[in-house]
Amino acid sequence: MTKNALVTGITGQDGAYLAKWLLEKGYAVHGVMARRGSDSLWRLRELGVADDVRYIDGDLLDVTSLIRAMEISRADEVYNLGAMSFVGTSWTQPILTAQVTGVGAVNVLEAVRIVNNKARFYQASTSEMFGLIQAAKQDESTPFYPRSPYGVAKLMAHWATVNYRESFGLHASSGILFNHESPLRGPEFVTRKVTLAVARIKNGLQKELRLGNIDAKRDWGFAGDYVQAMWSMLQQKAADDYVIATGTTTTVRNMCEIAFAHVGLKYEDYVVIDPEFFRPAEVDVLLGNPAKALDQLGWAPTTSLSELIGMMVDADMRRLEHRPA
Ligand code: NAP
Ligand code: F7E
Repeated sequence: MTKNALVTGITGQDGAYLAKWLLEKGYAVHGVMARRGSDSLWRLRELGVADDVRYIDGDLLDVTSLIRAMEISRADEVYNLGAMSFVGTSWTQPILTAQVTGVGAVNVLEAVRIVNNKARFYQASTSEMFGLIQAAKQDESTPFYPRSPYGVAKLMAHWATVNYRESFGLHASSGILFNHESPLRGPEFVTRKVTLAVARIKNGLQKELRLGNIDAKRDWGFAGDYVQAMWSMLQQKAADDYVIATGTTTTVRNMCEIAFAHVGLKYEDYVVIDPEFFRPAEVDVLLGNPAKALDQLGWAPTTSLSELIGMMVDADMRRLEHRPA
């Protein structure tokens, strides 16, 4: 029998990869679409699945739209990927971030509880909840210390997920995912900002790249690998929380070096430090321990940072060939 999946954030990076993964597994994929007028289906189109998803109008701020989406989709599995996900903007839109990223998750949990409390639920939690890290390598037992309004909002959503599991017996799992990137990453995030700039500089369209704190360290993986872990969590007998990471950490500086070197350039010749891109409070270093995911889900990352950045630079070079700007 065909299973139904309902995905919030279907138009985002992870939404696109997850939709493709679920469609390949034979699911009917329903996506909650907060119609914003712009070309929000480009990622799904790039993966060739835009016409295969069934779209339902809805917004994380409107619980009635989520209840309706649960009814229409008859969802067996619900993936809450929708969020205001850019950390930088969360200081300038803290209330919206709290509402969409924090309360929005509770709205989805309520829709699940009310319409079908047997549906399995996935919450897109984040390594940003570790923030000012309390252990050198972060795992499921590491205490949280968020450093941004985004991290604070995600912590609310995370604990709401745990609480609905414990209060109502919902099969609700939280994936604590470390940074994951791809050619479909939004251009405001640092990896894509860099790979896009590298392609533009190589093509003579840009002269410099202005960045903030390039000494920050992140545990970067490939989004295509990470969505498989989301699905896997919902196939387990019992719901639980899992850290998904690569177990290696790299500075933004070294990531730049890899990206520029991919096209034969030196990052030192182009990167300019600009105070505008520093954050009021920084997460200096993140490094995840995905041992539990390996042990219980059989999940392991397959893509190295060099492969990932190479794939992103190549994709941006190709895009410029087709649409120089
Ligand atoms: P993304 O590309 O920024 O996608 C976010 C999605 O949320 C978009 O589809 C966006 O729709 C949707 N959205 C925003 N506000 C909404 C609202 N009010 N109602 C309904 N939908 C709304 O993010 P991503 O990288 O795919 O990440 C997916 C999820 O994982 C997010 O929750 C993110 O916070 C979390 N996460 C990401 C990472 C990472 O490294 N990528 C790591 C850990 C956790 P529009 O297209 O219409 O704006
Ligand atoms: O920043 C530094 C910046 O914006 C990474 C989201 O998906 O992952 C993401 O959050 C680092 C930070 O991602 C620039 O200060 C330097 O230290 O790519 P980012 P993020 O903040 O780690 C987590 C896991 C999520 O959950 C989030 O949703 O890079 N950095 N210079 C810069 N960052 C940006 N964006 N732009 C710069 O110019």
